[in-house]
Amino acid sequence: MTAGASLSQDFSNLPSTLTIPAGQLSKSLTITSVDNNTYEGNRNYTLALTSKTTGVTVKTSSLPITLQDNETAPTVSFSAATQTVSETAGTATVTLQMSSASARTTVIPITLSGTAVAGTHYSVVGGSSSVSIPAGQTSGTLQLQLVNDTLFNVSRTIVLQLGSLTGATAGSTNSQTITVTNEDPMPSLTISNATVNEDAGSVNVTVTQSAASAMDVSFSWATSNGTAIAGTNYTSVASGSATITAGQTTTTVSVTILHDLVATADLTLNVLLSNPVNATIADNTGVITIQNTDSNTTTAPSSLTLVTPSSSPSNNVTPVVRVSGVTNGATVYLYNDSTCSVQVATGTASGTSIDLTSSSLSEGTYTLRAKSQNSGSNLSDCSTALIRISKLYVDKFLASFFRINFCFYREESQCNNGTCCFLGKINAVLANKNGND
Ligand SMILES: [Ca+2]
Ligand SMILES: [Ca+2]
Ligand SMILES: [Ca+2]
Ligand SMILES: [Ca+2]
Repeated sequence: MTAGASLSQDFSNLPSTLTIPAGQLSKSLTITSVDNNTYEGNRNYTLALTSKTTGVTVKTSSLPITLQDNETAPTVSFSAATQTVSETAGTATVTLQMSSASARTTVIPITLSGTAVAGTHYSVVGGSSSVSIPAGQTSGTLQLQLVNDTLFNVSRTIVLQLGSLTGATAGSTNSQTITVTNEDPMPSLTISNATVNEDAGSVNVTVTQSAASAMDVSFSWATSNGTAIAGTNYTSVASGSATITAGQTTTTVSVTILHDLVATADLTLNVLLSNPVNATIADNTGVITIQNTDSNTTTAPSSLTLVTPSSSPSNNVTPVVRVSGVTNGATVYLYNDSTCSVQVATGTASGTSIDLTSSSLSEGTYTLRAKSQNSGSNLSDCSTALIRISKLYVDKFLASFFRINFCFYREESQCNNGTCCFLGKINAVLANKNGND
């Protein structure tokens, strides 16, 4: 008898010789197999004649014998479909259970997946994800080394699945999901205060996370009035949102600041945080202080120029005087005397200059100066800049169908040592009976 790994274990009697008595043609040989309780699979043996009586001719010297195993292949299962372990645990042990012992070493390949990343969040102790259960044993284990990070994270999973088996079949529990829980605290959010000049255009407010996280952190934000008024001092934000990406600890939100062009105290508005995701809120209110840059005092206009007529003397029009060097929004007054006491025109500047039309001047020569007044009713000094104009002198008389206008101009700039010169002009226009042009 040859072949097979365990000849003496598989057969209880193995006669080494067979004697055919004289006068007989055949003789049976009985081989008794051992019925064990171990799965071994079928084994092949060969019964062979190794020697014989001299003079006997051998026609068939061997007989193949297959010993069929009456045990079925064992099943392999995980000891549990799930287990939960903290990331602080150090290791997680996965146990594999066989339904019965095998006569051979059973190699169990295991595949790994899940939200936990191998090499980052865990590693397999020993490096191999195959479990070998020796012959005669019914269980084996796989050890996973867990990484205890310092970042907040949601629980991660490690999913283990039986691979292709030889000499065993997969049992009903052919996978195990390990839930690795986090023990690091959820970070909290704090919003800072900020200070900005009202002419800066915008301001960034910093939101800080108490610790870096493995998760993106998001939140909502909105503005609210303090002493600053939305639409006048800043642009309202009703439903802003922002995210601090995983691993980062700060972000900023931006608020548009409006310049009100008037002198005020410093103003405040609030930035409010809400709806945190993957975080809590430690301080939900950031105060933005808008520093006023407009002056309470106002300076005298810097120059006066004649807009209409473009030169003087010219024609019979109401003079328009441009007052420059004023503040946007300021009230500007025009006076017809050197001490700024007799007002002849006023208006509100929509820039750094304003054109004022005086319709109250009768014919004559005037020295015009200006003052500026801000929102706080602070009135500037009378300007040193001045303009001298001659209001057009007009006389006219009517004919029945024809009117002749005699226009005499006096213009101080054309006077010499105070002696006025006179220019004459005649305009002839058609007029109706009533004297209308
Ligand atoms: Ca067996
Ligand atoms: Ca940790
Ligand atoms: Ca963690
Ligand atoms: Ca202001």
